[in-house]
Amino acid sequence: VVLIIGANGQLGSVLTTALQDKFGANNVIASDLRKRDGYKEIFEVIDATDIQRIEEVVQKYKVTQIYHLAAILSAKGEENPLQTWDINMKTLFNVLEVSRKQHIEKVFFPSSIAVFGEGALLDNTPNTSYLDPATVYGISKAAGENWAQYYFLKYGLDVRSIRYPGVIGYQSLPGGGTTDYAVDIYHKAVLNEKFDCFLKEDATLPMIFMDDAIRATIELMEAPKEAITMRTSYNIAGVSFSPSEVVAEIRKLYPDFDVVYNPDFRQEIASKWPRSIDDSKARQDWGWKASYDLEGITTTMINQLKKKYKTGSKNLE
Ligand code: VAH
Repeated sequence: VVLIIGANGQLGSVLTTALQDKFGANNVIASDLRKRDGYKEIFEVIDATDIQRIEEVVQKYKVTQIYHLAAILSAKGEENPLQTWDINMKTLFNVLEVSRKQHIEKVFFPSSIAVFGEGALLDNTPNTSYLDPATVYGISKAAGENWAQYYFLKYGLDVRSIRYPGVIGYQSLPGGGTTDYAVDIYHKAVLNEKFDCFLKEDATLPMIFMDDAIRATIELMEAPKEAITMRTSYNIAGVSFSPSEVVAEIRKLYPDFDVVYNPDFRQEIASKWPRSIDDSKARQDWGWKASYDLEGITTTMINQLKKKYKTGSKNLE
């Protein structure tokens, strides 16, 4: 039985569906701060800062795996640094402690390329780079990775982790990240609206298509325990591009697509992140390989969003 904490989020909502397909809907417990409108399967309201509540749900359903996807992202996190640290760390500690006490078999903790800062190479950033993140979100992920490893080394808890690049999907909306523009831009294109970009046109960042991100997560969690040699977190690469490159790709389908650039504080965050990622460790250990390039992402995003908007289902999560 799998428990997903943060099941209403950008990744959590899509991962919930993927895990239901894999384990059956009765073996997947979705949870978040609020019940999701129209969600028909098993759902529990959990505030992950409340350790007792997590433990209660784990015991009620005899949970054996936890995916902890609740966090405050990079841009939003800068509005209230101490609160972000508090929430991101407290929820992780609660998950780790409940997992240790209740003998959870496997735990998934999402890290991010936001763990990298100026001390890491900008291109093909190695897995073992020096970590000097400049955002609270990045600091909380870097610390979280080390805590994950600590629980593995000290208690044998099987925690596994991926450093996600910016995730792009049509199924859900991101909230409060620096890479959010790369989802929003497709919505604007399909709606024939002008796009106001908060990054500079040449701000190249590592990105990944949702389907690849979900597949990576499941492949990592399915890998034999002995294959996992990184107990902090794995770099995974998808594709790297800048806003102007996405615009060029979109204009192949929408030649009149109009964009203005108004970089804000998020450009400062992006400027310290890698441009591309070396994921050779994930390739070696559990056979990771992304399958979507920018063209594949663009055609899929546009086709899927066209369908969504045509059927009037604009209320994406
Ligand atoms: C953010 N999408 O922008 C997240 C991510 C690669 C960065 O972790 O904050």
